[in-house]
Amino acid sequence: MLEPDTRLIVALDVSPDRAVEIAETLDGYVDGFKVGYEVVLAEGAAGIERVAGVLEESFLLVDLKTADIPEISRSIVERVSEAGADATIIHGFVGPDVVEECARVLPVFVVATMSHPGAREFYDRACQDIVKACDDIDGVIGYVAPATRPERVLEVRKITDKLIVSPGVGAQGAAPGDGVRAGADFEIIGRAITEAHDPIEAAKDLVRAMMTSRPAER
Ligand code: O7M
Repeated sequence: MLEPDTRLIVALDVSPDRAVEIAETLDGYVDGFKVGYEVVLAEGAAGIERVAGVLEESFLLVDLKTADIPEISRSIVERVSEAGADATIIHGFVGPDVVEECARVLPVFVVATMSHPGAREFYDRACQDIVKACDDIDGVIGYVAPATRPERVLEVRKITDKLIVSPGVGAQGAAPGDGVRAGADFEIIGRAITEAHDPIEAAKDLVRAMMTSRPAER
């Protein structure tokens, strides 16, 4: 299970070789890793298996931001589960039937809204409705909400007691702790670690910076 300790989930949007290297080095220090299209397009499910294979302690989140009809989404999640994922990520805008079907197979995080500026246009408007519609679904263990707009994290936190994972720190402009301070349990950080000269030191610095942020009251 994903338990908040360092509160850091490292996004490994890098080649499978590099993903394995960083995962091996930071396993057990960070709470989790996230792999997605970079790894899967390079090596398919075998890329996920390689990363899963080196992890002894940390949680593995596979992020294909699944957004198809329920039957197709479910078969995607089945493959992801067989490859060794501990949980996966489903877009919320496709509706609770898709989320429910996927959550029968593997624990799911639902994207409530996204971290880029364009998410204000459409996704933000659906954010509260997505969380309300998915919160009673067994197997939904949490939501993705953006550290770049902490008010959205706050909004999600008011509706749910489930986990919140929050991307946007570092390369996208949010500061370490912005997500956690607004009520997130974890921050998902990619390039600030994977592109750093020394990823281990970068991860440690980010955790230190995050730790000085007090989590919002639950
Ligand atoms: O720290 P970065 O910007 O290099 O990487 C951020 C990671 O978080 C990257 O893997 C994105 O796919 C992911 N992400 C966002 O950046 N914004 C979102 O709104 C949602 C995600 C995400 O992980 O969704 C599950």
